[in-house]
Amino acid sequence: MSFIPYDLTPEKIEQIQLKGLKWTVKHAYQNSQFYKKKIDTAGVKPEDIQSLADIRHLPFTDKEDLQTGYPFPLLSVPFEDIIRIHASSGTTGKRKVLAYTQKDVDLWAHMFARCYELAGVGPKDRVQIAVGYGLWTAGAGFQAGCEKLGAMAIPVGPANAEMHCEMLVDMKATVFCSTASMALLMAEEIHTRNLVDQTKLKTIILGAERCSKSMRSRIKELMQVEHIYDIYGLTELYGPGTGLDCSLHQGIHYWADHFIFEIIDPVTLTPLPPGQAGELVVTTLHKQAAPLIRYRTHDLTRLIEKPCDCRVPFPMHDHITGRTDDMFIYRAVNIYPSQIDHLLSNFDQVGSEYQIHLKQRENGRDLMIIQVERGQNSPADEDQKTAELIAAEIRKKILVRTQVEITGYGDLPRTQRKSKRVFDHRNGD
Ligand code: DLL
Repeated sequence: MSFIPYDLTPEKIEQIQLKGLKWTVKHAYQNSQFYKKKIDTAGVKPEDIQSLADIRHLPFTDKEDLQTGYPFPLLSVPFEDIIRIHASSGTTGKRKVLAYTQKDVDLWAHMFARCYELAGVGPKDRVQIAVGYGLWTAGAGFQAGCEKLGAMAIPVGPANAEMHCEMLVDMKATVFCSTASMALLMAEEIHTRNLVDQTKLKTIILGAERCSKSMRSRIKELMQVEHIYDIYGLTELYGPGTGLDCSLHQGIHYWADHFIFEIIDPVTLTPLPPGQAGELVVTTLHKQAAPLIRYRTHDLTRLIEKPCDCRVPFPMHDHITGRTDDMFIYRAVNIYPSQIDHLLSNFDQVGSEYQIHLKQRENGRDLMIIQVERGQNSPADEDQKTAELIAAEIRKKILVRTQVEITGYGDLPRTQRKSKRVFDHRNGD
């Protein structure tokens, strides 16, 4: 049985999208006071949505809207239809709590099974799940998708490295699922313990945070796997599993029969054409408990127009390059951490781990210190030269002066969750 509908055509996807869009707007308008008010204020009526282009008349929703109806924001079904909630910690204020009906949970598992199938995972596989279980959507999502697919789940969660190594070796896991930070931590652990020959891993599925090119190649090399797949998702949009790159790794195929993805300019909020990078805005087509209408993810990516060479009938978006709120201003220049890790990836002398510290000198001028780990096999006596080369490259490409410090391999902290890269000490942080 295949979870990927290979016979879907672009025309059929459009039909499904229009029907789903009309249903979602009507459903939200009729059943949620919040959405009714928002849609009324925008001067739109559900009947006005007659084509996919009409989506532009609908108002945006944003993370602040999740505070309005806390603890059950966007709720569009009777309370007794909710069978579960999940939550993720917002950076400020209250947690984002999202409710699910049985149908929402079933659909999410189905979409997740598609992700596994696309990653070449089948019933004979053994899937070690190394993400958090509980309020966070990650564990529940990876677990439900695995069971739906019929593979064997090894639900270790974010346990210690000892336990993960034991399970990897004894259970002969073939697939490992985690954040990029956790995968790096485990890859180094397996390498240090000399266990790679005793593991049977062939596939790694990473998500929940950006993974630089160098981090990806480091994990691949240390774990000796054939493929690393990028899985995207967010709590508001069920959780992980909204799409995944296929084995050609040309972009992330997303389930356009369940969502409409738009890219907008995050400042002017104008929709951008395919190919242009901007903020991803999502509209759900079949989500019951907490539908999303033009929800601003604040994630930066672009839609890829070129069809993939694989047979998967779903369109693609690019890897997430950052978040609109990741951007920091240093000496009047807007900088995203991804610009820094992209540059660092070009230096073989350094590893994938880095931290950016923003400080203020006594004279009031800002100072950026970039700490980056030496590559595992790079000689320490070249640190000074490497630091100068990196600083010069940043000066040339990003037009700012920085102080680059090379630290020993393994000196920067590893985490099982999402890594924090930027530390802004300018306001006493
Ligand atoms: O991180 C869901 C998830 C869990 C996805 C495990 C994949 C794997 P939240 O905690 O709500 O949900 O965080 C969502 O994480 O808006 C992105 O900024 C970031 N993110 C998620 N997947 C990726 C990815 C989960 N593949 C936020 N690449 C999103 C880059 C990602 N960033």
